[in-house]
Amino acid sequence: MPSATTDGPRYVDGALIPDIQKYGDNPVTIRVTEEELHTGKTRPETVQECLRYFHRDGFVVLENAIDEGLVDRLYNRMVQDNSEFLRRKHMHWNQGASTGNVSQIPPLTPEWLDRDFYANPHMIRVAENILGPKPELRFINSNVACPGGTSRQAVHSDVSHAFPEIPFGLVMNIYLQDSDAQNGVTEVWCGTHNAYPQSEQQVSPGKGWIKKEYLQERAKVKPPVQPKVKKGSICIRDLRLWHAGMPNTSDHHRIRLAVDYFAQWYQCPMTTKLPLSMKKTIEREWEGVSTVGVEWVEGDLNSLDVQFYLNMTQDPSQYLLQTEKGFQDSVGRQTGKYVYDTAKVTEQNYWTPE
Ligand SMILES: O=C(O)CCC(=O)C(=O)O
Ligand SMILES: [Fe+2]
Repeated sequence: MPSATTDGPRYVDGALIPDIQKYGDNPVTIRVTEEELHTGKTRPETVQECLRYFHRDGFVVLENAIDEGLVDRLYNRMVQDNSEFLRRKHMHWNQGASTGNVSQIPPLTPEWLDRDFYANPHMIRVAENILGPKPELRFINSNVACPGGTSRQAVHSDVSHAFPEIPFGLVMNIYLQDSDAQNGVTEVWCGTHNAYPQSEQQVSPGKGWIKKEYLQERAKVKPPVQPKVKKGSICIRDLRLWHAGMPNTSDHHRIRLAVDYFAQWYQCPMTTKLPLSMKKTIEREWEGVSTVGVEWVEGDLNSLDVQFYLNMTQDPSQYLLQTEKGFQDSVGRQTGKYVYDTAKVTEQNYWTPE
């Protein structure tokens, strides 16, 4: 039985009905209030709704979580960085040059390390409720979809090892501009984070691309979407979720930070670099975050010189490293052949309406 009052909380059958702003269903976007944005205090109702949709979909969008001025400042700097980064020998187009998609590390000098991006209080509140106490920061990067990209990525999961059947890691994709299909917002497949066992769904081990028959079947349950995402939104994504980078047909760069957090119990061996000069400040001010996965670097840290390094498995020997010869994975280390991420995307790798 509903018990309603005009201005107090509302309960139905003993449950509190969260009084929050949300819209959409595939995916759900939850809008942080101006008061939450300015105080940095997330209301329990906001957390409850984020958890509800995160567990259902493996994906939820937290809107209005970061001050727009900060977002514009970082966007402009990263666009500037992009032309320099594209000249680096170790840069790599994700899934082929025609995607126009590169992993570009954001500036890591002290004046650019705003808590609002990397340890955003709302984001951490949700993360600690999914992953447990003091989630571990272990990856700071971004995906830049450069203007002029013509092709899409294969639908994939970023993790391709024998991963746990429960949430163990999150990627926080922070959009630095309004995004939609036109500028290549990421295609997402809500609910695929726990729909099928890892050993069945992926084309080959160590790669993460999803089998065509799984794509065709899953689209009947819930089709993939390119949602509209507002500037300053944080998309909280379970690392297991299927998704794909899409071409940016606009005239402006589409930049989306990728900040990864892992559960302590998972013992992820990956580390991410930050300047030693910021250690004290970060440990004091980035509340709720564990920095055991941070490698503190002495002196100047030019993020454009840092090679892409990834290991979301639990095995320290399974890392992936970007080199001038291409991606070196554990197979490359054994054979000397650098074939990781050289396969061509075909119609077999994305959903085609039947
Ligand atoms: O940039 C994007 O929208 C997605 C890129 C991506 O998923 C990847 O490179 O793994
Ligand atoms: Fe990805």
